[in-house]
Amino acid sequence: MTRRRTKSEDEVTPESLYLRRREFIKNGALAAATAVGVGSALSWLVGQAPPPDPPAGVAITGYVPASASPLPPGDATTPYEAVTTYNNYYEFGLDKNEPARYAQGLRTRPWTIRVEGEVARAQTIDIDTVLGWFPPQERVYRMRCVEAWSMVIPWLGFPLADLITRLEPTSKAKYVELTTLADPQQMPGQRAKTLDWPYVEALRMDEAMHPLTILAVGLYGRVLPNQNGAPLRLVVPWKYGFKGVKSIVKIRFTETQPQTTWALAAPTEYGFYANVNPAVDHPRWSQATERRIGDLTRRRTLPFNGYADQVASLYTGMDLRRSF
Ligand SMILES: Nc1nc2c(c(=O)[nH]1)N[C@H]1C(S)=C(S)[C@@H](COP(=O)(O)O)O[C@H]1N2
Ligand SMILES: [Mo]
Repeated sequence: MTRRRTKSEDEVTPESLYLRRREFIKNGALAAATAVGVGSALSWLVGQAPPPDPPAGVAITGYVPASASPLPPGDATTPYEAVTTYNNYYEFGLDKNEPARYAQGLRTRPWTIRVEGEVARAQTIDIDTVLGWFPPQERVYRMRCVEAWSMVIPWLGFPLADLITRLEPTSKAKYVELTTLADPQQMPGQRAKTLDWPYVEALRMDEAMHPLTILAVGLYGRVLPNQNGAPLRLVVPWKYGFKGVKSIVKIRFTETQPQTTWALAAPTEYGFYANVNPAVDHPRWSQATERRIGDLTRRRTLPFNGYADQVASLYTGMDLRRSF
């Protein structure tokens, strides 16, 4: 058993280092696996001012704006530049700054979403049909990565519940599984067996139907940048960021709990539920505190990422240490 202590962000082993270690062990290499410069990538963000205006990208107009003061003081939105250049999207590289560079070529039109499993009608839907059904709303949410950093992001999107209702799952549907595009030609990261591609995430149906759960189509009033998961990605603000599967091409309703990518890759480190929980540490680092990107000091991590009032009742009677 290793000692537990609070580590600084530089010491926190990111998800990518786990993979590098695994590769390292597999290859029997002798060189030390070094962290990928999480600290240095952060330094330019420290103390950064509000987002540059106007942000790059295509504006989305006529959306329903977030209600006034949706977050408590101290939860200022993270600058647009940080949100769009400090990313986890392993299909485009393991380093935080790689998705912003390598995802630019991803073609997000034409784009279809396959719907299958326990549902009234299996069907393939065009993304623009979906966008036409659900006008975007603004939701300013905290996002807490399992690596112990966090951001506050003003998303544009619509409740996943609205889409699910329209798709008519059968009474047997207990879970919904969402899958990222598989295309090694466009996604260089998929040419390596770092993860079991394509990236898959899933929610229990009550979690998926919760009003806080959205499918995002934009951020900062603009069309979602590719590196953030264009054209459609999941956002579940009370769970660790890895649940937020990007660039979704398939939605499948199931009776049994789906196998999800990170839980498969490292079952002792990443659970199916992945609710933000300061009381349950990652085996290799503390989850008690987090570094808000742009802040100089760490802050306490809140149970359910600060959304406990709204979501804790979903887990009544569950042992959240076991179902982590
Ligand atoms: N397909 C796919 N989705 C993904 C990931 C990924 O590597 N591939 N990374 C996840 C992780 S670990 C996090 S923290 C968030 C990061 O979202 P952001 O880059 O928009 O901040 O995306 C999640 N969704
Ligand atoms: Mo993450």
